[in-house]
Amino acid sequence: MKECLEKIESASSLEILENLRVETLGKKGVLTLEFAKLKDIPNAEKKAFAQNLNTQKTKVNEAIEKRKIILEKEALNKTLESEKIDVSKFNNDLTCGAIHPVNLTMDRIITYFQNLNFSVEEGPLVEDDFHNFESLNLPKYHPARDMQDTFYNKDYTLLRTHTSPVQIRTMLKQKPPIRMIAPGTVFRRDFDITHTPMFHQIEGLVVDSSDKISFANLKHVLEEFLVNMFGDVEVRFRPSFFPFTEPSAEVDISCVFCKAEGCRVCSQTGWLEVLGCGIVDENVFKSVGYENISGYAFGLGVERFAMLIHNIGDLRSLFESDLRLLGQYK
Ligand code: 2U9
Repeated sequence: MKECLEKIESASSLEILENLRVETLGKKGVLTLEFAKLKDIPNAEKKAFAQNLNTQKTKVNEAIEKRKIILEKEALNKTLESEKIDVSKFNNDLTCGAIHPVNLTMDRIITYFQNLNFSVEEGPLVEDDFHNFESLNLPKYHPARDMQDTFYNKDYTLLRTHTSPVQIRTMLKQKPPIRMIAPGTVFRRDFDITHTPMFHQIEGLVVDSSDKISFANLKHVLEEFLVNMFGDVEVRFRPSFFPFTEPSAEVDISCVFCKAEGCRVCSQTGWLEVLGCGIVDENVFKSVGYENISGYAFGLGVERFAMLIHNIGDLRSLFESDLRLLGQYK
């Protein structure tokens, strides 16, 4: 017994200690086997025999626990020592990150319009019904307000579904003329191969007296912009509808991948839709108290531009944080 306790006290590792426990208290351990003899001991001696064995068992258990605490502490210190890092040490590996293609595209578009003297305006991501819908000629019954499309909060605020509320806020605090872009994050309840619930838009708004605003003017600004972004492309305007503009158009460029020959990306049409635009609807000006004024507006999805400029095939890869993609934009 004395020898056993000495072995426990000098056990040099948790593994050795565990082996000693099994040797004494395990199923076939020395003490366990002693306990098994109890049934053959005469009744008169049973009590003393059992008491003696229990005392030994307690001593062994206590010795194991005591040694275990010491060995565990030693093991922890060893790990801490081996995993120690010197944060002040100079690192020769100066790899640094890259700007995300969505931000690269965003910055490029913003710079383009800043050079044309557009101001850059921002606004809140959590909006109210008036700024996101009502003021933009999207009345109560309009399908775009559907719960399916908009993230509503319990208090009737919502996550803005476009950056247009920024133009509304700008018009409410400034007098015309206005020449602005609103870049930013927007949210829609849409998630499939070509839609993510969070994406980025840049919208533009120009408001001035009627003699200074025309569709021809808007057309020229957007044609120049698209050629700057995509190089030598054809641009076409198709009649369309938006609640906040009238007349409205969607804008296509000739396919940058197949030079309008027809391919998978352009669904064999030779054209890629990249923008929406139009002359600001009279009702929008009414809702901000503007009178005798004209304006044009446009809107684009930044992810779509980033994919076309950088030849990225799958929208989802923009949100996967895969360094094999992101590392290419250093
Ligand atoms: C005000 C008045 C008019 C902004 C506009 C579009 C057309 C448009 C889409 C492009 C791709 C949204 O991200 S997308 O899905 N946008 O087509 N946006 S006109 O018109 C405005 C905005 C604010 C006060």
